[in-house]
Amino acid sequence: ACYSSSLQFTVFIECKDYLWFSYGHLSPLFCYCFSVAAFPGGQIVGNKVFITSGYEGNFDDLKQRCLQAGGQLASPRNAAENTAIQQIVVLYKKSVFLGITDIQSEGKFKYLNGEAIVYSNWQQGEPNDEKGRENCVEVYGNGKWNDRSCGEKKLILCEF
Ligand code: 293
Ligand code: CA
Repeated sequence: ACYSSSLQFTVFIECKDYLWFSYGHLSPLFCYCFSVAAFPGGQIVGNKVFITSGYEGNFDDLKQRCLQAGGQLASPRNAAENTAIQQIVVLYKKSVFLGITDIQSEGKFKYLNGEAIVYSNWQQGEPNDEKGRENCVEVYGNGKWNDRSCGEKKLILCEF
């Protein structure tokens, strides 16, 4: 009863010596014990889980898909969380969009709930708002951040 082909995200919930593994929304009814190695698209940091389904799209599309799945776009609040995100970028060889933008006020990067960011890891020379149209944030394979046009297509990475 653990598998459902209609649901898009694989979710881990840590518990005791095992990782609980389920598909779709967090639901104790659909838990299953599994090793984290069985699902390299997932990373657990503290009580936060980062997960990709491998899907690629623009910022609005990815944001919506994470919300629909009951999570939100990855929003790292410290170096450990950023490293977990970096590992997924390296594994998939694709950069991701974070749940951070300066859409509201140029140069003032905020989480999607409007809170000013408490952690950043900009690449040297970034954010540069190239051509005045970069309000989203991508993560490179070195873990560093670059502001980027929200219309670009990136790998989805949600947090739960
Ligand atoms: C410019 C200068 C590059 C930089 C790039 C990115 C685009 O082309 O060095 O890598 O902008 O900031 O988002
Ligand atoms: Ca840039």
